[in-house]
Parts: sequence; structure tokens; C-alpha cells
Amino acid sequence: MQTLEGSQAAAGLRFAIVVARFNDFVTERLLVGALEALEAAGVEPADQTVVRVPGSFELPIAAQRIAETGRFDAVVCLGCLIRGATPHFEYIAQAVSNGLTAAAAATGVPMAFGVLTTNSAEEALERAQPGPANKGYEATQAGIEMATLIVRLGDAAGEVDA
Ligand code: DLZ
Repeated sequence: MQTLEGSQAAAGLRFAIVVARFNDFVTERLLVGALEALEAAGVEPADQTVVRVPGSFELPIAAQRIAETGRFDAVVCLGCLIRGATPHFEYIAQAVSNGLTAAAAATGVPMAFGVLTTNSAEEALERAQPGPANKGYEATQAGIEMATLIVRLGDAAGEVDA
């Protein structure tokens, strides 16, 4: 039996981070966390691209277009939906989640889901504090793991029983 899994060592791989401007008092903190995770994984600044979109609703189309360029090993998507301040919270949350799932399936490029859905600004800020519990950091680690896993799956092609 063989076990294949990704790692947190991603030097040489290329990552895009798509960040929504809406609620930027939270999303900019998620971005800081995401960049810290890339640095911890050994990803050079030249292999990091930050793309900004107006709100979370726009994350999927940007992420898909970025993935279609073929220039990135994973796309990390960062946004913040706050229920109390967003009357159509459920619609946007579902559209983003479905849209990113579809984009990953269509392109084969991993999309990390770093979109907070919280009841209040306070809850959102708690999840965007500095350190490994920062949800931008966590989502990026997932993106790194998937990107490195896909490289390994490619290397192991022919050895893996389908
Ligand atoms: C319009 C809107 C609202 C009310 N709330 C949020 C939110 O909490 N988080 C977020 O990322 N974006 C929000 N937006 C903006 C939408 O995502 C989108 O940018 C606009 O509806 C324009 O398509």
C-alpha cells in the first residue's frame, strides 16, 4: 500500500491569492496571514500574485480566469461575509462556494476557500488575528497541501492504482 499526500514545502510552485475588497478591514488581515503561510512554505515573492476583486461574489470568475492561464499551482480565495450587514448573505455565500467548487472542477487547479461567513464583525476579526489560527493562513496551507499533492500525483502517475 502506498500513501500519497501533500506537504507544506512549496518552493518553486506558483500561487495566486484573490482577495475581496468588501470588508477589507478583515480581508487585508486574511491576506497578511496568507502571505505568511506562503513564506513559511518557502514560496518566493516572485511566485506570489495578489489579485483584488470588488467583493466575494466576484471571487469565482477571477479565480477561474487565473487558473485558466495555466500559470498557477493553486488559487487562494479570500473574502468576508458578515450576516448582520449583508441582507443577501446566504445567496452570496452559496454563489461563492458553488462557484469556486465549479472553477476548481473546470480547471483542475486547487482553489482554497478562505471566505469567512460570520454573524458579526467581531467574529470575523477573531478569525483574522495574526498567527496560525488566521483563516487566511489556514486556507493557504490547504492550497499549498493540494498544490504539492497534485505535483506528487503527477510524479506518481502510473504507480497509483486508479
Ligand atoms: C453587496 C455586498 C454586501 C451587502 N455584503 C458583502 C459582504 O458581506 N461581503 C462581500 O465580500 N461582499 C459583499 N457585497 C458585495 C458583493 O460581493 C459584490 O461585490 C456586489 O454585489 C457586486 O457584484
